[in-house]
Amino acid sequence: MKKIYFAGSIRGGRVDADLYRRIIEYMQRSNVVLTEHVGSGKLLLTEQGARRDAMIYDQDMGWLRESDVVIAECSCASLGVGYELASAEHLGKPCHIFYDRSKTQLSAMLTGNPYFIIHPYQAEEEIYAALDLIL
Ligand code: 6K6
Repeated sequence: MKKIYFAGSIRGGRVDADLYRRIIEYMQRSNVVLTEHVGSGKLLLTEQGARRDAMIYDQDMGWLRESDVVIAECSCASLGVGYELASAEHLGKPCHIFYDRSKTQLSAMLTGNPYFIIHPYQAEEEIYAALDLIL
């Protein structure tokens, strides 16, 4: 059983929120997902504030340090996910990046870095097949 840090866009856009929820539920069958809120349908995106954001940052960085592996869905570009991936690299965490290659061109800062294990997919089932091998 692995502790998974799942990263997906929040303020970058919620178009893929349902996909995040399905991926999280799939991984939760036999693992612990530390960041299950990323797949929640009812995030209060309007709620902001420096103190609240500082708490989010501290909590997420703590979970990142605690995690065994990072799984990121990057079809929807997100500054936060990019930051998490760079931080995970510095912490030496294995990082698997998924993106829909029919919809997205991933940043060269990810595809150009051999540290990251990148999984382009066309059909959602390919994600679950890859997760079976990773986890
Ligand atoms: C409250 C309840 C659920 O979510 C909230 C508020 N926001 C966040 N809570 C936790 N983690 C967050 C929140 N906003 C961003 N993140 C982290 O950054 C997540 O781990 C995502 O992977 C990533 C998304 O970054 P943006 O730049 O798209 O927001």
